[in-house]
Amino acid sequence: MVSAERGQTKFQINLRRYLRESDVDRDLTRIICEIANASKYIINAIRTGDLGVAGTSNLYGEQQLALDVLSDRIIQKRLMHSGVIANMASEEIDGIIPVTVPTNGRYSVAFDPLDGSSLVDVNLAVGTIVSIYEGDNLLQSGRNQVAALYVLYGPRTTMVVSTGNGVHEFAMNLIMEFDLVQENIKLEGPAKIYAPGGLRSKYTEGTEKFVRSLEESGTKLRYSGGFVPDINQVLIKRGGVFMYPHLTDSPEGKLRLLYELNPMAFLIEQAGGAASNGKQRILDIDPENLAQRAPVFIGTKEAVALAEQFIREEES
Ligand code: FDP
Repeated sequence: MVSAERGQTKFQINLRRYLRESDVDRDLTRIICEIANASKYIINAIRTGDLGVAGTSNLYGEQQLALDVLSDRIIQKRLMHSGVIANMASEEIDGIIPVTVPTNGRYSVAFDPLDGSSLVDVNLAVGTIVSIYEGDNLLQSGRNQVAALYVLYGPRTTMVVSTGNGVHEFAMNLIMEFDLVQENIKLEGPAKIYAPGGLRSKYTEGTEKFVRSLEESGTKLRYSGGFVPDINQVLIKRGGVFMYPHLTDSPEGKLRLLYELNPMAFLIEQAGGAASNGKQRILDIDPENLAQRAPVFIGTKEAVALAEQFIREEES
């Protein structure tokens, strides 16, 4: 196993080599590297592309930006021609995307091509989220994922990935390849920061009590409005909690189980954290449809357990 501590990398170890030396299956490595390649084009689109609307809406009725549509096309195309995909689904598209090129693909991929795209015009960070399963079934619980990753387009472009063997961070270098920055990221100690999504006036009593307890124990508010950077800070700062809870007018919250919550829950659990909908482990939810939403409390184990406790009390 290659190893590196943050900022002390003696030799640049790139993503492909890291995966190969970690004995990750060839086809799975291919998928992860295809996403790495796609991200080069997405980052260019973010930097210089059209910020306008596409004139279409996604399956949730949300207006699509030109950048959403473009990022989706970039990823679809790379995955389609990788030859290793059985099935794929995108947060931007209704239903399964048929793989129309000949393939013996053994993997299925669900992705959110550009999460937080409404933040690009205010120049805040956004990301791509990817969830990978073996076989052709995308409608199964998240605990069956074989890999998950996100790419964060911030001041730097980074990829955080897990193939079920810890969570590792890579950063895009001058020639747009990903080099290992740190491996086996672990959440440790109490939550230092919290990121609360959703309108607080719509929080239920249990969530409100949870937030107050975080504030009273000195946990700092750090919310960017982008799911990827908000999860990234929990991981990289080694502790914290993100929530987008059930709201009084939206019992399922906002975030999507397949495209957003399952991959992030996989990564956070791999780092020793937890992810819950307030009552149940996110990765144990059996999805009924691709577009399903769920509330989420995700991050340091103790903080997530505390959220569950307040929510249990609210119900009793
Ligand atoms: P966005 O709608 O801008 O794409 O998943 C969508 C998301 O952003 C997350 O990145 C973010 O955490 C959340 O929605 C923010 O939701 P609100 O608009 O309700 O604040």
